[in-house]
Amino acid sequence: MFDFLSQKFSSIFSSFSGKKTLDQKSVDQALSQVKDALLSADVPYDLVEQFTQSINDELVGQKIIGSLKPSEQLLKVVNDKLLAFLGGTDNRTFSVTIPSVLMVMGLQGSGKTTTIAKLAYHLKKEAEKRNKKRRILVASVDFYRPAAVDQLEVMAGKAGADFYRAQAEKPLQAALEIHKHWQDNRYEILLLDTAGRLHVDSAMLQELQAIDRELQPKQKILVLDAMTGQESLAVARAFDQAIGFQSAILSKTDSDSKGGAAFSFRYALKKPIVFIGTGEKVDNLDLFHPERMASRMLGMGDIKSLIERAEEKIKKGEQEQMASSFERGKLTLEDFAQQMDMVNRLGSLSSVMKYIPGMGGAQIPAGALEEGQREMKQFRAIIGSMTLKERLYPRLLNDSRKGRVAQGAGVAVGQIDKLLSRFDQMQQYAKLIRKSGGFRSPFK
Ligand SMILES: Nc1nc2c(ncn2[C@@H]2O[C@H](COP(=O)(O)OP(=O)(O)OP(=O)(O)O)[C@@H](O)[C@H]2O)c(=O)[nH]1
Ligand SMILES: [Mg+2]
Repeated sequence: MFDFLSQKFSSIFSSFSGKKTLDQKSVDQALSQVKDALLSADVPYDLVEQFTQSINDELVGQKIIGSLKPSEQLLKVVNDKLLAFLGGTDNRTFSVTIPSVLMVMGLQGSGKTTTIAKLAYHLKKEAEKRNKKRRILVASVDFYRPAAVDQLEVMAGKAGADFYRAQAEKPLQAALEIHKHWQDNRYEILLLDTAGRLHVDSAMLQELQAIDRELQPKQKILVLDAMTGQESLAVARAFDQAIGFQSAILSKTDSDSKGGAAFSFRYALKKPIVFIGTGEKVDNLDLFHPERMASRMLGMGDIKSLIERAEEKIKKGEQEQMASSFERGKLTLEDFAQQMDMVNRLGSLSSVMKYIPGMGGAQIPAGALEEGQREMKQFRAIIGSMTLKERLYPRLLNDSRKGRVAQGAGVAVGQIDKLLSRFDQMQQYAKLIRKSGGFRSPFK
């Protein structure tokens, strides 16, 4: 989702980078490019106007601040305004009081059922972090699509949440039956999946109104498909007028949508986006942080999310051990292998790349990333075929040893030489770091 805008913004900023002064003409030029980018991302015209006007006012009213270059100043103002647009530094975490009924709504195919499973999984994991166990029930009143209820059952299983199938076949009766089951069995949270239609229609809204009246959910959440553009705002308004909701979840942000809905929603609806869906699996749900979204839209990467991901998947001890072998300026192939394993656990190289500053919008040929990934796998296999002694003292690797290792790893001997030369570079890097005063682990 971020590629389109981040590529556009990166090119606007870089075309500005040679400028010595910030004059009205170059501001106008840059802003007209910003306008074009947002309009082609399907942001409504009036929102685009308001956004660029606010940047213009800020830039023109301002003297060049201290040491900021015009390009840096443009970046700073665009970033500030974008952040304000997306909800400022509003970093409320999503919280649910106990007991709570949560009703999830949205158009057909927007991602309601998947999102319910993700929410259940998220709430469960959050509770586990505090050594608590949440009693979560998920259920559906979607009787329009034959497989809808089965789909929720399967997804609930993946999320480790309990599922209940209502006997009643009318949505309102089913909702009441589900609610009773939820109360009788002393569940803490009920996540209620509702039916979607292709378009907002009055029968659908009336049905939701009736369920809302009877169950009085503490939270109503709208799922919005990031792939839809301006019409998603109309959908959101229709749901808001008819039923009302507190927050939205933006699904499918991993798609190649241009990000128009993400850009517009908060400003147009004055409600927070609480989560973004980043894939089809139950753990593909990230908290929404306006400043991270802004920085990714501007092609500035999202180091914070990357570090959080690293923290979850890589144990503290391992991170520290890695940092300390760097500090000693001594690395072994053991360390090298461990480092590759860490990167592997973070996901594919391409999924990690987008978090890195300046790389978000970068056009890296897909082939190059795959090549890197394949090479890393081979290197890992090569190290795996060495004896411990060889890993600690790679100098021992003479031709006959290399032949044995190559065979074990199923690679050509040339790959071993490649690995050793990479390893050599890394050792030199470690030495350099030691000389320049030590390695600062990004994880600390
Ligand atoms: N890539 C990606 N796919 C998603 C995401 N969320 C949902 N999907 C997919 O989108 C499709 C529709 O998702 P559902 O959860 O069935 O949507 P729904 O709103 O319940 O659909 P209906 O019940 O038919 O109204 C499924 O194939 C999901 O796997 C996401 O964040 N990323
Ligand atoms: Mg569904």
